[in-house]
Amino acid sequence: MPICSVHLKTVANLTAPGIIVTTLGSVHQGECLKLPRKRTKGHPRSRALGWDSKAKMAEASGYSLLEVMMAMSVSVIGLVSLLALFSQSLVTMFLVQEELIAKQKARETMESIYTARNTQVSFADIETINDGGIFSDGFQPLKLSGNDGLIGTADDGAVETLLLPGPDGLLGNGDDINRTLTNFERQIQIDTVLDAGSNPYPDLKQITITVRYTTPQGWQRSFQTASYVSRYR
Ligand SMILES: [Ca+2]
Ligand SMILES: [Ca+2]
Repeated sequence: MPICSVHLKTVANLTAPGIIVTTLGSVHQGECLKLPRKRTKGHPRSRALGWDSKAKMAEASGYSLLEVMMAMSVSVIGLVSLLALFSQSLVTMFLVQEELIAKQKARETMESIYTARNTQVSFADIETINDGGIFSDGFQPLKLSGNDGLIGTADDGAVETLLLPGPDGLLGNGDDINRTLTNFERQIQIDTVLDAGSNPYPDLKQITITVRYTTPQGWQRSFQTASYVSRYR
């Protein structure tokens, strides 16, 4: 701020640092003495923004209740989404295990029929009981093969079990879990195969194995495999 000579008396009384009083004598009437610029107090950011009051500083450095509530809402939405994802992952892991069991049991059944054809039953016996064969009709519990060694026949034994490794992930120790596969069912379907003239092939049949299971959520899923079995090995 320039100070003119008419105010020299006032200037002489100033004790602010940076003012050299001895130079005041060279200031003449009509001239002005440029005083050093007074330092602005406060935060650099407040100076840049032109804020001077402490109230404005307090307003800039805090958060309003609305901002806090909005941040909490976003956080809650994110956490709920993560929990849903975690739950869905557990369900998917369980379904993968059930799907593997269903596939394995369906293929075992198919192999059992081929083995029967190769070793102990006639081609004519490879039918369901309703069609004069040896295999049970419709969906049946997932039972052991019984005395005849054939899966899906009248002498089948108890419902199959599956030995799981338990919490330690290792098979063959005390915490293993013996799970009974009561939520599984199996169907052996045997169909004739028709030629182009709709006549059945006498030496060929189609085998369709379906294994279905119910999840703890009540969903019913299934796995199906199909193949042909001929009279000849
Ligand atoms: Ca059997
Ligand atoms: Ca174990």
